[in-house]
Amino acid sequence: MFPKGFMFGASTAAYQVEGGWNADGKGISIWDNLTHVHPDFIRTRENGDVADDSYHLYKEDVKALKAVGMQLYRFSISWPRVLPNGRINQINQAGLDYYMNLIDELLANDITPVVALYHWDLPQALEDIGGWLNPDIAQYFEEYADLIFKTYGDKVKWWITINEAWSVINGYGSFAWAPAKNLHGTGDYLAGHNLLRAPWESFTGLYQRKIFTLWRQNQYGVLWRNVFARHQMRQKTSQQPRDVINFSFGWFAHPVFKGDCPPIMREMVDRNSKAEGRNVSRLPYFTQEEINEINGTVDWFGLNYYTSMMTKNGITGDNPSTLRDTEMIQYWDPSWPSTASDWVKVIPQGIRALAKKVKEEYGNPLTIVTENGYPDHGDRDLDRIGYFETHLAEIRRAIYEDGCNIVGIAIWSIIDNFEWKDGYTVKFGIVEVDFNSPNKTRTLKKSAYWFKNYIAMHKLIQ
Ligand code: PNW
Repeated sequence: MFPKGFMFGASTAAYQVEGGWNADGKGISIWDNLTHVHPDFIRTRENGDVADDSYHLYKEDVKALKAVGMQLYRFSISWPRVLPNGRINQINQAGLDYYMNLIDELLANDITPVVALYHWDLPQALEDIGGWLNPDIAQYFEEYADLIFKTYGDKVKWWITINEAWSVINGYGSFAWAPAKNLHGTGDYLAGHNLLRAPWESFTGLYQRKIFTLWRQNQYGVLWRNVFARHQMRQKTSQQPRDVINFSFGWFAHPVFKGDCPPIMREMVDRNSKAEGRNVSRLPYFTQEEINEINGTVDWFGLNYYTSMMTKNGITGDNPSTLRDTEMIQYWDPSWPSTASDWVKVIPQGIRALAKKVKEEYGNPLTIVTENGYPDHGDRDLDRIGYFETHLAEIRRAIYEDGCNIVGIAIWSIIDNFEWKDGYTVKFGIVEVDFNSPNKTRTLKKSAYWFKNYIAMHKLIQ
């Protein structure tokens, strides 16, 4: 059994479920822009214009969460829905009302909201002036965060700043996500640099205005960043490989827990930059003041885990690129069970190993597993049950055998939704959505009933 008080919940993200892409004064995001201007970017040429229509049907989502017995709902706010041009001079009241209604509906159903400020849908107006490559983004983020904290701070206790920093910067370093700049080895490092500066701006800005202190003391509000990591398993070779996750997970966790990027990352990118004949490193430096400011701007750890990879020493990837800088080759063992997503292989023990790493490296912070889930084509829901059963078992081992401070999980996802480049063909939901029906009918899958029983069993002791 999980310890008393362990919280079960589920996640979504604004662009993947809301639809209402231009409803009631919403501005355009980089995902609206990309999917409209380059429909071929998505394998199925689909987009999030309507998605699950959660903008109109959010009560159905809350009903589904309630039906399963979920205690947490982790969703994100669409920045351009509340600030159509990204800046504070134009506020869209209808957008603010939407999230207020959703939060009220959750609270009325005893479901705790866990709210992310940024799950990849940057206002296009900000992308037009450089997006995450523009150092001023830190101030824009502060303005936005300030508005959101002021509006919902008395109702929301759990905050996420940025979902999967690593995925955000890959929108600048590859064609994987919007804005698909493919500035590998340069733009991605710059975007990561500005991204790390953004939440501390909001953190200190609010602190100076005493709002943050207020929440901390009176409302137990927390600010955190969600760090994405695929756990890399070390291949046993005579030459010990360096840890690739210093370039993904560590890149974003180190600064907030320890003050700067991992030393090995600094050393390798500086060395490679020099060898390329550059005067300055492709990985920008923080000032000492920034290091001090960023250090400690975290109250809890959001851990997304889906899969693992093997690593071995070797040079691969575009020149230059973050991948090449790692001097490692990443691969999947062919024996690992595959899924509908080429990057997800089923390796439950990875979540325990990663949780242990978080404990050892960052002082055992309060942790919630903020994503974990199984993709199929609507055909392998029983395997999804197996996936959750084995991953939850590993989380229990992490708690009881390794002493990890994990207090909850929000699985991905409560409903089938727009799976980025895979459109609607890859499904992560425990609740099926009929995308062809006018009211996007939601139907509980077997995995939802399995979860319902699982949670009910645990509530017997709570
Ligand atoms: C996460 N990869 O994204 C996101 O937070 C969700 O929005 C998404 O739907 C979910 O995982 C499932 O994909 C990732 O290729 C997408 O390594 C792809 C990768 C990692 C994370």
